[in-house]
Amino acid sequence: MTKTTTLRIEGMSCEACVRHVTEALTRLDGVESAAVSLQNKSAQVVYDPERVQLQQLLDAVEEEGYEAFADG
Ligand SMILES: [Cu+2]
Repeated sequence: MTKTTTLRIEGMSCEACVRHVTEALTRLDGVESAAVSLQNKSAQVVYDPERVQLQQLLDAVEEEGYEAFADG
């Protein structure tokens, strides 16, 4: 059973940032897809909550140097 959540991402300024955030999310075990929008400062993530937790999504984005918030 997958879950879809929208994260708010701060600090992205170009398409390379979008790629970094996308890769940080999709390389996590349990993340099915991540649709990152520079314009909306958001990432829509489809994940399996039995394999990866929301906090891990946030941590992965922050490790790349961006800020991530669970409030969409
Ligand atoms: Cu950039």
